[in-house]
Amino acid sequence: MALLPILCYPDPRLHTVAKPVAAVDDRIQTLVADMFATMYDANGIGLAATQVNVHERLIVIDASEDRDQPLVLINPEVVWASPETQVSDEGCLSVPGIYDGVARSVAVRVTALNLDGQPHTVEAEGLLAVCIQHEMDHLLGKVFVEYLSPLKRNRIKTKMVKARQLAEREAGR
Ligand code: K1U
Ligand code: ZN
Repeated sequence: MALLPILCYPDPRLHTVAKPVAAVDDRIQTLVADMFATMYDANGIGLAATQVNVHERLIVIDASEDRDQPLVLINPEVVWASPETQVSDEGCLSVPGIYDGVARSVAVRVTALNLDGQPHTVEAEGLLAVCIQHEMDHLLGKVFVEYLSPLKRNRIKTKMVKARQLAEREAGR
């Protein structure tokens, strides 16, 4: 298994719209294993293929407390979202150190293929529902900071650019 580099906001590649996975083959099996390794290593609860610069509709999630309930969503589609919404704090491995409130549906129903290429339906609420909606946005090229005010978003962008410049300067020493 390999740890994959995660794209950091405001990398323009994070705004790429993902294409459907054509076949659940060995390449996808390896990518899923690498994405889980990368997500667990970064202490995340989800990761979209977009974040590792693969622009195909694929998400891995483990929102369980014991980190023992891996969920693979290939070509996911939200077939139902509750009209009731709730604001909760979100983070993103592509925007490290930033947490802010976003309004999302309280519950969602999603259909997707699993790692065997079989269709399955996931009904989610709470943190899992929030995470699924956050990851589905990544596949559409949307990062959660785009729900924040332009002022907050620009501050975050500046902070990320400065942090990147500092890291590159330090690595060059
Ligand atoms: O997409 C990502 O970058 C992963 C992201 C998923 C996510 C977390 C929280 C709300 C919505 C989506 C993360 O895993 S961020 C880091 C994290 O582990 C975390 C942050 C806040 C609450 C719970 C977990
Ligand atoms: Zn994210």
